[in-house]
Amino acid sequence: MKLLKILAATTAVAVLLAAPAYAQTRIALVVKSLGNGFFDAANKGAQEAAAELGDVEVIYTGPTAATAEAQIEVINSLIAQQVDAIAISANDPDALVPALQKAMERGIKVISWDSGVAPEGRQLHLNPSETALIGETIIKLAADYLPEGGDVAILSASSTATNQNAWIEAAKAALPEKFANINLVAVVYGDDDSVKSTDEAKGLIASYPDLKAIIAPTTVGVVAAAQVVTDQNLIGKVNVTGLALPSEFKQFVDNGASQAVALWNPIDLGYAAVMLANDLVEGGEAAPGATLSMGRMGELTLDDTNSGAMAAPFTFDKSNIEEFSKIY
Ligand code: RAM
Repeated sequence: MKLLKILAATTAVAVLLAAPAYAQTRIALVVKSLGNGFFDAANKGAQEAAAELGDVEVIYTGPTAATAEAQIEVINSLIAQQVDAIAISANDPDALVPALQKAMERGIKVISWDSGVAPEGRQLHLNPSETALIGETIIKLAADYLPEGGDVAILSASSTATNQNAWIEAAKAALPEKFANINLVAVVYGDDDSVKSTDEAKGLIASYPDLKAIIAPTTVGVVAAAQVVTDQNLIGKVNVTGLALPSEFKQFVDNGASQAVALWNPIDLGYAAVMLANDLVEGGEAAPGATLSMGRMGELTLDDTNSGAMAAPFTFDKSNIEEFSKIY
């Protein structure tokens, strides 16, 4: 009994020590939707940043469906909790602005990362990579395996997602000059929902019999499309590519449904977002030309829209996806 009591007491102390109740700074990492492996990986990096900073608690939160309305509810609840900072990947560039402005009026620091908020709704935005480069990369991933050219379609996330829409615009801009024989026949939206993405991929295949590639610049959509191609015995006929988490997608490079995909390191992205939010909480200024700390990822210099970008996307194929699938 005595032993039990001692054990209970030590456990209680251990729980207290592990709990971030003493944290002085609370940073909310708000994602497009929960249950997405990409954001879970970003949260890993965010928690790493919190541990490194020591007095920071990261609250990982988001809605169940990737909509702006649901994110507004999350933001309002974080305002009520009086968090110190909100770092959000937005489902819509404009719809979140009033709620985020309210947060800023209450002294909460607001940044967007991954998928941006319009400048009036945040203090800075962290892009994973340059938008034009991502746009060109997703087309190149398909074009590299289509020497004769042909029909391709894009399966995106939600129709209001800031990041995917910017990448699709950049992809379209690169087409005529750099990929003249690639014919973009459709852009459809799977809302970063597996079921909707699966239906949309099936729809593309049914509507475009000459389709040579599905480009999904979303980690959710790309898995759904590759599964459809696998299930419909279309391996070798329709190449699935886009932005994919190696851990989720390795099987489709292995089975040939995809030749190659790309992505950046989501762990580093979540880590950097928390470091930037913390810099603002500590008095850092977000202004054009300003330089802010991203901890082990170096510094971010803001452009005239208070945005900055991390590294170039990395390509995964048969030669390296196994190795990266163990990391993220
Ligand atoms: C999905 C999300 C996210 C995007 C990645 C590539 O997980 O839409 O915003 O950056 O794909």
